[in-house]
Amino acid sequence: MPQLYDIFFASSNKYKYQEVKKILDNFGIKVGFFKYDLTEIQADTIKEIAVQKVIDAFNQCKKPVIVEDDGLFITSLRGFPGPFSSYVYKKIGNKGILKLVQTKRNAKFQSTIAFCDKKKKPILFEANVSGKISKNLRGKGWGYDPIFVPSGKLKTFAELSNKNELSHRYRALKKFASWFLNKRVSTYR
Ligand code: ITT
Repeated sequence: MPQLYDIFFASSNKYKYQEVKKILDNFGIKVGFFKYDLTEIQADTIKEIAVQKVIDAFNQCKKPVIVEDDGLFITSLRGFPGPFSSYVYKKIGNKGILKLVQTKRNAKFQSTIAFCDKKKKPILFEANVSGKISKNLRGKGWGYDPIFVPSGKLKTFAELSNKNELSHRYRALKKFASWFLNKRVSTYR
């Protein structure tokens, strides 16, 4: 029997989906994975990228869908890598970032969740978490998790067991969940 989902999460990144699933499960929202290489435009803000990604995703999956665009913004590097976080991670990785960050280590992770359905009017939910870039790689985690220490903690995201209760993704999804549950999930079943 096919499983019923309330919504789909479109992404090429299985780690993002695993976290989104855990978080939305806790809000009682069933999310399916629409694994897809979303077209990413070059833009100055992750908001613009998220809008374009969710329209692309809806045109492909034809079901109510969310996507997420994220960025790691390092203050002393004037917000770099920001909207280019995925590309920069692939090119220079965490070791490259650690070389670029010298003394001032403040940074923030930003998340934009974008929702789209047949109305084709994307709705956005944004959040961020501030913190610092660690001095070296700590813990096993994906992406920038081994070098990001959220404010008020001594451990990196990769070392923390409760990342999904305090991350940028959790905060943006919490806003989305409250909106989505209010508009009656059952409409989409
Ligand atoms: P999709 O666009 O297909 O969803 P992506 O990995 O390319 O997947 P983004 O364009 O949003 O996603 O890229 C943001 C990058 O920032 C991502 O590839 C990671 O390297 C990094 N990143 C975002 N959130 C992260 C997190 O919670 N922990 C570690 N790294 C993260």
